Amino acid sequence: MVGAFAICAVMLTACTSTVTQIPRGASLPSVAVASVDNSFEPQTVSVVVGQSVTWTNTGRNRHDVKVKKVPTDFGIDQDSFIPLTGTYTYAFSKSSSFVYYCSIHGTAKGKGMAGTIVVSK
Ligand SMILES: [Cu+2]
Repeated sequence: MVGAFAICAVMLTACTSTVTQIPRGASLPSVAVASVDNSFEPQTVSVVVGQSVTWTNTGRNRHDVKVKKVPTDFGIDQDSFIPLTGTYTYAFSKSSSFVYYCSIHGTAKGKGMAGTIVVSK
């Protein structure tokens, strides 16, 4: 009797565990952006909420990926974005338009090595 109660308790716990909502775009493949010397290609990409973008540093130079405004957890430093191999992936959770840039070869205003991510619902 005690054993049966224990099994029910375990099953009840399993049934009431939190269900994690998967954003709509999470099932879509990540969109690739190449960080070459010295630009992002393609310069503008469009994704839906939940979908990610993966930057790969295919150049020989050091680069980084920065954004002027939110999301605050966005970006990678040049030390972690290794030339020829380094990758950085970010999943966008809100619809908006983000101008991002390389702080070495571009500016926060979108000049030089910069790009735009358009995130739609
Ligand atoms: Cu750069």
